[in-house]
Amino acid sequence: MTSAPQSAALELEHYWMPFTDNRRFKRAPKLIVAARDMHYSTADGKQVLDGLATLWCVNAGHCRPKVVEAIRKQAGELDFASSFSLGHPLPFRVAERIAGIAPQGMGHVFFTNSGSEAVDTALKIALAYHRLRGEGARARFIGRERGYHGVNLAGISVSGVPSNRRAFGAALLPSVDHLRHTQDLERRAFVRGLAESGGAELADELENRLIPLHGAENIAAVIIEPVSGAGGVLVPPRGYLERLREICTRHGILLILDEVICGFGRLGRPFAAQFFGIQPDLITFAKGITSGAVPLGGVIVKDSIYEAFMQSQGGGVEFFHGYTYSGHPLACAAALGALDTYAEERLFERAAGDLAQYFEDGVHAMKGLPNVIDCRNLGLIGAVELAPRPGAAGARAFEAFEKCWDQGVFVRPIGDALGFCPPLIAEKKHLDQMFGVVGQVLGTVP
Ligand code: PXG
Repeated sequence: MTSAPQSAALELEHYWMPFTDNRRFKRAPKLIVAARDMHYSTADGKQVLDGLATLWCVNAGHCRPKVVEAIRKQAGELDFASSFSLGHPLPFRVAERIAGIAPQGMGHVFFTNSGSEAVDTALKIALAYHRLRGEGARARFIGRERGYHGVNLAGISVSGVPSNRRAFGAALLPSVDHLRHTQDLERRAFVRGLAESGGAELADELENRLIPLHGAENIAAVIIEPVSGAGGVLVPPRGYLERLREICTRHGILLILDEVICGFGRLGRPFAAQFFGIQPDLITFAKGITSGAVPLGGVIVKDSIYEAFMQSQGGGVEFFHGYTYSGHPLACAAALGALDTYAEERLFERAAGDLAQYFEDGVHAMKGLPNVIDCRNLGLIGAVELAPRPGAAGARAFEAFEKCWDQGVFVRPIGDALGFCPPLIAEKKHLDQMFGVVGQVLGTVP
C-alpha cells in the first residue's frame, strides 16, 4: 500500500520520522489528527493537553481563527511568488511588523523557512559583514556546550548537543569553539528564575580563555540561545548575557542571539533580548512567528549591519544567499495572523505576570518528588531534571513522557529532563492539569 485515506489503517513503513526512535514509534504510534487551542485530538479519540507548544512553537495555541483565516484567504489569492528580484507585499509587511517589536535599531529582516536555515543565514551574514569591512580573517564562530542551533552543518558545528554532532564529526566546520554551558547543579539547583550570581564569571571565559586562544581578530561571532531549549532548558545566571554583550562589543565580535524558542513572547517580551536588556547584532527566529502553522524563520539584523551591505561598492546583489521560499506568501500570511493574535490578546505579557508566577510555582512544586534533582524556569519555559538511571541515560524521562501522554498530557523528554513550554494562551487550569499529571507520574516512575 502506498497511501491510505485517514479512515483506513495507516501504513507506517515509508515515512522516516525525524529525531524519532522509528522502530519504537511504529510499534505503538502516537498519532495526532486534529488540534485546537491547548489540545490535540488523537487517532484513538483522546484529548491531550499540549504542554510544549508542540515543539516550542505554537505560542498562540492551535488553529487560531486569525491564523487559519489568513492562510485560507492567501492560498486562494497568491499561492507563490518568488522574492528573487521580484516581490510581493507580504514579506515586506511581516518585516515591518517584526521591526516594530524588535529591539531598537534592529529594523531589517531576512526570511528563511526554518530555524536551522536562520542560524546558517546569521552565520553567513556575520562572515560576509566582516569581509565587507576588510576583516575577512574573522571566520571563527563560538557556540556553547549543550547549545542547539538546528541541524544544518554550520548549525550543528556551533551546537553543543553531542548526539546531534557525533555521526557527522569529520564534516563539522573546523573553525568553531565552544563556551562552557551554564548548568551547575551543585551550586545552582532549584533556582527560581535567574540565579543571582555566577553569570559574569561564566561569560568571562570568552575573554579569559577563548579570545586569547584564537585571537579576537579571527572571531566572527558568538551564537547563544538566551535560554537553551533543546539542550535541556538551561537558564543562565543573572548578568551572563550582559557580560557576553560587553565582551563581544569590546572585541568587535558579533553577538547572535538564537531566539528560535525565546522569540515571540516566551519570556514575557517580544524577544529575550528585551527581557535581558541587551542589543544583539543578529537575532534568529522561527517557530512562534507563525505559531507553528506554516514554516517560517529568519534573521533580524542590526541596522548598521544592513547598511554596510547596502553601501557596498560596485552595486549588484549585496548578499548571495536566499531560499526559494524565503518570504513565502502562505507563511507570511500565517505570520500576520499570528502577530495580530499576539497583539490583540496581549499574549506576550502572559509570560511575564501572574501566570508566569503560577507556572514557576507549578514547576517548583516537583521538588521533593522521587529522582527530581532540579527544577528551573523563566517566563513560560521550564524543566524538571531527573537523576539518570545507571547505564540508561534518558530512560527515566522517556518513561515519564509516555506515562504523561497516556494520561492526556504532552511534555517533552530532553535527556533526563522533562521540558514545559505551554502555549501562551494557557490558563491556570491547564497548568494545574499539566503539573498534576507530571507530579503523579513522577511519583510512579522508578
Ligand atoms: N535554534 C533553536 C534555539 C532551536 O530550538 C532551531 C534553531 C532549529 O529550528 P528548525 O526550525 O530548523 O527545527 C531550533 C529548533 C527538541 C527540538 O528536541 C528542538 C528544536 C527542534 C527539534 C527538536 O526539543 N528546536
